Amino acid sequence: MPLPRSLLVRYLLLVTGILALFVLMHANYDEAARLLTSVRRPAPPGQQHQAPSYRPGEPKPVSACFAVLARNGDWRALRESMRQLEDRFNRRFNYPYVFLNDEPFTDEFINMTRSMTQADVHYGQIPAKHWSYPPWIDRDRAAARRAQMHEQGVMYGGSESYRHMCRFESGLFFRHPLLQQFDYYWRLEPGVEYLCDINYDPFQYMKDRRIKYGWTIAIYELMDTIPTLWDSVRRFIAAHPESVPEHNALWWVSRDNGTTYNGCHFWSNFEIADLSFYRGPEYTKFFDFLDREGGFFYERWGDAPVHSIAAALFLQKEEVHWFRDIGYLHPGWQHCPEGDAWLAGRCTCDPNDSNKSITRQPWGKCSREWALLPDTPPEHRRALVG
Ligand SMILES: Nc1nc2c(ncn2[C@@H]2O[C@H](COP(=O)(O)OP(=O)(O)OP(=O)(O)O)[C@@H](O)[C@H]2O)c(=O)[nH]1
Ligand SMILES: *[C@@H]1O[C@H](CO)[C@@H](O)[C@H](O)[C@H]1NC(C)=O
Ligand SMILES: *[C@@H]1O[C@H](CO)[C@@H](O)[C@H](O)[C@H]1NC(C)=O
Ligand SMILES: *[C@@H]1O[C@H](CO)[C@@H](O)[C@H](O)[C@H]1NC(C)=O
Ligand SMILES: *[C@@H]1O[C@H](CO)[C@@H](O)[C@H](O)[C@H]1NC(C)=O
Ligand SMILES: [Mg+2]
Repeated sequence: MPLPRSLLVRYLLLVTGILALFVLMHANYDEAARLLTSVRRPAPPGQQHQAPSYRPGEPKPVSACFAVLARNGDWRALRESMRQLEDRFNRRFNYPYVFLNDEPFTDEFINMTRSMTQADVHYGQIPAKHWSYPPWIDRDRAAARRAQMHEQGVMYGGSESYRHMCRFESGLFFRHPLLQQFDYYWRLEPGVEYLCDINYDPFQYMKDRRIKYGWTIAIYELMDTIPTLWDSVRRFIAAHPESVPEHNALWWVSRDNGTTYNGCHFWSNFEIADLSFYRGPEYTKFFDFLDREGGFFYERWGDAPVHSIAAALFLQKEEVHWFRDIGYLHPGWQHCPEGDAWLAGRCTCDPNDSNKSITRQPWGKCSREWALLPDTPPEHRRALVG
């Protein structure tokens, strides 16, 4: 039985409609693809510089690693940090990671971090003597001071583990066997963010220029954590004046001929360093001296001011480099590059966000001043060193 004419027409219309839709969809896909490709332009200048890639495990021109101190429970936050570091930088360079912990790492931690990178990973436990009280420390006095600092509301003032962490990061991490094979290291913490692509190799950059210490955020210290640190530093210098070269950055940490410390320090949760700086005689003597002074336990000396004062005093200013182009966030503060890096489209942060960006904050005066100050005037050095 033939279909009624009107039904046939409707049927034909439907079929043509579906066909037309099908064709249109494809046409639109093609059109969409054409539009998408048409917005592709040559990469802006900052992105064209592509450093060579290294395969995992392949020997690299610079012997370097990431060093991560972490607790077993830190793996989630650490995966986020690693994701960003890998995407922004390390997927092309494959520098290995060294993870350290005062306890044995769990299988969960190892699995969940190893799966974040193609690069080699090493897991190590910290020797007990690097995470405990040296014999000359009076533990009762230390406990009383912790209680007192907690009362005063000093940040981490009541924490014992934080003190072991600061002491370890100050003077012991680079003595761990797993770090012996490396010449440079880059510190990574759980929960930090990398905000810009890093299209070159900062290790190579430092090696080529003989830079010993690299940083991205500098801020003022909480002075109630280090009431007597500078007194100890002055005693050390009095005993070892030869450790303090000309053209150093003393002026950046003390504007009054070394009488007082202004609190400026590199925020060491990010740092890239030539490990020969830490392994060298000045720093080794310096740390051992500070360790004897007891301030890691009777106060709450942080590794940031300890590293920074050493870098400012024992290095020439030009051996210390501000990686202004590395966008970085540790909860609390961020550094978002301005100028070329941002304009080249490498960053996802907003340099104009004055709530987060350290260079836009009074607290970040130390960062800005680094770029403005010359190295230490000779008379200031002489006033301190004699
Ligand atoms: N294994 C181990 N690692 C620790 C311990 N305490 C801190 N860390 C690590 O040491 C580094 C610094 O500790 P954080 O807790 O981040 O200290 P912070 O950066 O001063 O402060 P916030 O990040 O603001 O809490 C991080 O990599 C931590 O994972 C600890 O007791 N054991
Ligand atoms: C870790 O990985 C190993 C090997 O793949 C597996 O046998 C083990 O069950 C994993 N453990 C955890 C806690 O994920
Ligand atoms: C630092 O020493 C120089 C030279 O002795 C002197 O001129 C200057 O006033 C001193 N500055 C301070 C702040 O003490
Ligand atoms: C930041 O603000 C300045 C001044 O208002 C403006 O010229 C610049 O384009 C802004 N930068 C960004 C990245 O938004
Ligand atoms: C900074 O914070 C203040 C108060 O929370 C807010 O009003 C302001 O919009 C913020 N500024 C930016 C640039 O995000
Ligand atoms: Mg931290």
